[in-house]
This record gives sequence, C-alpha cells and structure tokens, in this order.
Amino acid sequence: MTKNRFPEQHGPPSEMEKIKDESNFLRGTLVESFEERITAGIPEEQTKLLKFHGSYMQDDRDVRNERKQQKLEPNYQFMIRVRLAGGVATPDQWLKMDELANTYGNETLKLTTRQTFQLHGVLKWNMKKSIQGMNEALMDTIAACGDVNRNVMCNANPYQSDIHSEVYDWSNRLSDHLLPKTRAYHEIWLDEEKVTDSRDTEEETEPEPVYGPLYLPRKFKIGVAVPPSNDVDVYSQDLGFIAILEDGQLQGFNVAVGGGMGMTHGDTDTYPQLSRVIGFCEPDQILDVAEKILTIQRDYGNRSERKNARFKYTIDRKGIDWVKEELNDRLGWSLEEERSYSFDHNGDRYGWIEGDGKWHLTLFIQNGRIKDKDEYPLMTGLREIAKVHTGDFRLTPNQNLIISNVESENKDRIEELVNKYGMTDGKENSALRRNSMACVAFPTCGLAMAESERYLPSLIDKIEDILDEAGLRDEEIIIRMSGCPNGCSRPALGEIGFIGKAPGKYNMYLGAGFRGDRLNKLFRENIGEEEILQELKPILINYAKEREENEHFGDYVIRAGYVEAVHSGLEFHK
Ligand code: SRM
Ligand code: SF4
Repeated sequence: MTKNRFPEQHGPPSEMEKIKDESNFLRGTLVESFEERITAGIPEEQTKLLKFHGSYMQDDRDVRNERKQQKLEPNYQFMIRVRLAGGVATPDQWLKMDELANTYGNETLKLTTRQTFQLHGVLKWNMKKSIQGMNEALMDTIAACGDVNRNVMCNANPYQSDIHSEVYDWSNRLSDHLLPKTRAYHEIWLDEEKVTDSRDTEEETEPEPVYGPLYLPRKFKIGVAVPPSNDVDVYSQDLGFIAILEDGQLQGFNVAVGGGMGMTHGDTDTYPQLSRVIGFCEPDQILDVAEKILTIQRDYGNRSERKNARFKYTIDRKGIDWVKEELNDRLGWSLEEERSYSFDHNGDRYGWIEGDGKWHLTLFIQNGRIKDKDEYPLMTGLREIAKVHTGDFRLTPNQNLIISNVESENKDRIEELVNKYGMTDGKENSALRRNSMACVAFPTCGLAMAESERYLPSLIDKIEDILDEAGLRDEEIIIRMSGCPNGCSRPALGEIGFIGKAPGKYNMYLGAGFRGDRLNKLFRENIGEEEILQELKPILINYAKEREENEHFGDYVIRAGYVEAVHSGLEFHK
C-alpha cells in the first residue's frame, strides 16, 4: 500500500482504496479481463476500476431470476457513459452515438441528468469497438464515473449566447484540467503503446500530479450555473460555480461547496445536502479554485467509510469556515466576498427561441430516453435532424435536448422534421410532466429498489387527472423520482419527490424549492400508487384553492403545514 499521505485517518482504508492503489494508475488487469472470452463478465474488482474509464458492468435484471433458475450466469452487459462537458455535442457526434447505440447497444440512448449520453447493453466483446467509435468522433469516456471529477455540468441556456459560450468554455477547461493524466485509458481502449510502467517511474513522471495514485475518496461533481437559471441544480454539486453578470458581461463566479443528493435508507449519518456559497473568484481563477478545493477533499475526505466519503460530509465534519481558510491557504490568496445573484427556476424552458440571429429549440424528452417506438420514432427523427443540422445539440440537466444554433435558413427544415417525427416541445403536456425527471433504475441499474424511468410517466398520467380536476394543468411543479436513495434524478430537490424503497413502494417527499434552493422533507413512507394518489389529491386541490399569488407548490406545502422547510441536510431526517 502506498504510504499514507493523508493528514487524517477515519479507520482502516476501504477495499476500494486498496484496489486503486494496486491498479497501477487504473490499469489493473482490464486488458486481460476484456480479452478473456469464457464469461461475458469481468472480475468484481476490475468492475470497480472500469468505472474510472466511464463504464459499469451490469446485468439485465428483468431476466436475472430466470437465468439463475436455468443455472446460467447473469446476462452481463456494460453501460458506457461519455464525458461531455456542458452537454454540447456536434451533429457528427450525435450520429456516432446513434450508430453505436444501434450497432452495439440496446438501440436506445439515455440523456443523463448530468448532460451526457449513456449506452446500455453493450457486450464485453463490443466494448473496445464502442469506445474507439466514440474516439473517432472526438469523444471519450475518461472519468465519466469513478472517484474523480465527473462530467462538468453547465447551464444549457440558449438565451444569452455570448455568455453561454464563455461559461461553457470554462466548463470545458475545468473538465480538461481535472482529467486524470494516466495513459491507462489510451493503452487499454485505444491501443496506445505502453511506454513505461508508470509505477516504476512514479517519482520522476508524476503520472497524477493532482490526484495522486489513490485518486479521490469518492466521486466529485462540478456544475456551473448562469442565473436566473439554476438548471444545473448548483446546490446539489460538490462544487458549484454561479456566474455573476454585470451589464451582460461575465465578472466571475460565486463559489459554492458541499452539495450532494445520495443517502442510505435508515442511516441518518447519510443525507442529501445543499452547497453553501463561500466567496467569489474571477474567471481566470476558476481552475485554481477548483483544483485546490478538489485537493482538500482528496486529503481530508473519509477513505475508510465510502458512505460518508463525499465532500459534503468532509465539510460538515470540519466546518465551512475551516474549508474557507484551508482554501485560501492553498490558493495563497483569498476569495472575495460573494456577489448577489438570484435564481428563478431549475427547469428547462421549452420551444423555439431566437438569440443573436440563431434559433434554439428545446424538446421535451421524457426521462431522457431516446428510442424508436412504432407510434413515436424519436431516435430516427433526431438522426434525420442531425444529418441536416449545422449547429449543435445541447443535452440539458433535466434530461431534455436543445437543437441549438439553428441558422435561420435551416429553421423550417428542422421544424418540418420535428413535426414529421412527432417530436414535441412538450407544451401539450401538463407543466408537471414537463418538470419531471426519473433516473434509469430497472432493468439496468444494479442498485435499483423500485422502478423509476419505466414507471413515472404512468404515475404522472394519473396525477394529471387530479391536476385537471384542480385546474393546475399549467402550473409548474417539479416532480422527481429515483429508484433508490442514491438520488440520481436529484429527487431531494423535487417539490414532489419519490425515492424507491421496494418494488412498487416509495418514500414521498414534499417541499423543495422551485429554484433548487431548498431540500424536501419526508411526508409518507413506503407507500404504493394508490396511497400516493390518495395523499396527493387533497394537497393539490387545497393548493389550487388556497395558494397565494405566484406561490409555488413547494412553498405552499410548508406554509400549509404539511412538512417543515429543510434548509440544510442536517435537518433532513429531523
Ligand atoms: Fe447516479 C450510481 C445512474 C446522476 C448519485 N448512478 C449510479 C449507477 C452507476 C448505479 C451503480 O453504481 O451501479 C447508475 C447507473 C444506472 C444505469 O443503468 O444507467 C446511475 N446517475 C445515473 C444517471 C444515468 C441517472 C439518469 O437517469 O440520468 C445519471 C448519470 C449522470 C452522469 O452523466 O454522470 C446519474 N447520480 C446522479 C446524480 C445527479 C447529479 O449528479 O447531478 C446523483 C446525485 C448527486 C450526487 O452525486 O450526490 C447520483 N449515483 C449516485 C450515487 C450516490 C452517491 C452518494 O453520494 O451516495 C450512486 C451510488 C454510489 O456512488 O455508490 C450512483
Ligand atoms: Fe440506480 Fe438508484 Fe441511481 Fe436510480 S437513483 S439510477 S436506482 S442508483
């Protein structure tokens, strides 16, 4: 084991620390494991290293029991996640992802809550071809998962094009700056020749100057918001940057630290948390700030208990003032006082808008799943658009899609295709559905306790009946569902939130802020559909009757006494 280089210990290092340490900078035996053809899977400890390369081994849970009964190994397959800072992809990249999904994946694409693509259902023997395909289109999957900085999110704002491109540029630079430097990925997937054994020359070449050989104690997430839109849910990020604009010019960023959504049912030492703003930095200081914050977590995060290893727990243990001081120390200068800003919503704004002579169309993609159905050939439609589109695609933090930077002369053509293939800006749906998100869950997610993506749409059908009765069809209410308490759809920030407990059973939470600035609170535990509807109906009807002007649902349920307001994760379980 590498000599302990951390100032604090929280117990014996977790198994994962050992796996990282012995992996020779994320190489492990991945090459051998993927060459081996006896099983469709790879060994357990290699699956953990594989995450750093942007992929998870999964099995199709719909057939798990059946295969077990037949004494067959699970139906192993791989999920591959792309690194796509800010969710911006070119039409060529879209076409490549479409081709890979149809050639090697399960003929669907998933647009994730962190603005990137996932392929599901890739077989072991097609992994390398898939990653090489992405590489041909200038995409990679490095650090899309694992104990490193993940896909950097950025406001998908098509409203202020100049600001978007400036802020997006910083997101890209953050992503590149914090990318692991090991050549393992290039050797394993892209056949780059292995020059030396990095471990032998560690001292001289410093293969990981920022991370070191043990990388981070846990995943680390960065998001960049541009007020008034909080689409990236900046308070849910380990590190959030909030763009400060004056007279339409970017002045710099407020820095917020320590957000996160994950928790474990029944373990009150784990909780979702909101990040807190600790100061302001200028644009060209952002890389330095991000790097130094990341190294604080690298050095002080809990490497013994992974459930308590996220930065939010490090901060809550050490105190926010300590973090500020430590940061200023590491920077050698101090953050300025935070600047004022305000958010109005964390959802997307649908439909066409014009900016700087270009057009942008935000489409509603239910739960981010792109696939062809007989009655709705969405995947084909988007492929046809990608063939003629000269701008870009932007994946939004709410699992939707913006056909962005459409030239005026191309707008009619795009609109024709949108109509031909039945694509929609969602306006025919309730505003609740337009503000809905669900994580993947079954059948691919190994951690799912209940359905999410496959269930939320039909639950919303039934809630829509109540909304119609109450006259709330056009009322924007944020509803989110996750199949387990890991919170991949950021459910603790839903004005109505559901977290799976068991098949067909959910904890129901109410009262998050419409601007993504307040957590929700447990309202009912372990309930099924009938009870969900029974519970929601009177609250929605009362809301319709009793709400004050412009009062959002999340604010109303607090005022009406259904739940208490939760401004810090430390109050979440109280
Ligand atoms: Fe997530 C694990 C899917 C965003 C918190 N997440 C997983 C895994 C990989 C399951 C696993 O470990 O075996 C899921 C794969 C399912 C599948 O079949 O694809 C998974 N997470 C997703 C995605 C695809 C959900 C979606 O429907 O879009 C999102 C991919 C994001 C991306 O592009 O990088 C996704 N995950 C999130 C978010 C939201 C965010 O980051 O803004 C969160 C909450 C924020 C946070 O991290 O605090 C999130 N995922 C987790 C956690 C809990 C982490 C924790 O601190 O406790 C896990 C489990 C873990 O890490 O142990 C997890
Ligand atoms: Fe899977 Fe749970 Fe994340 Fe949903 S929240 S994708 S069930 S890990």
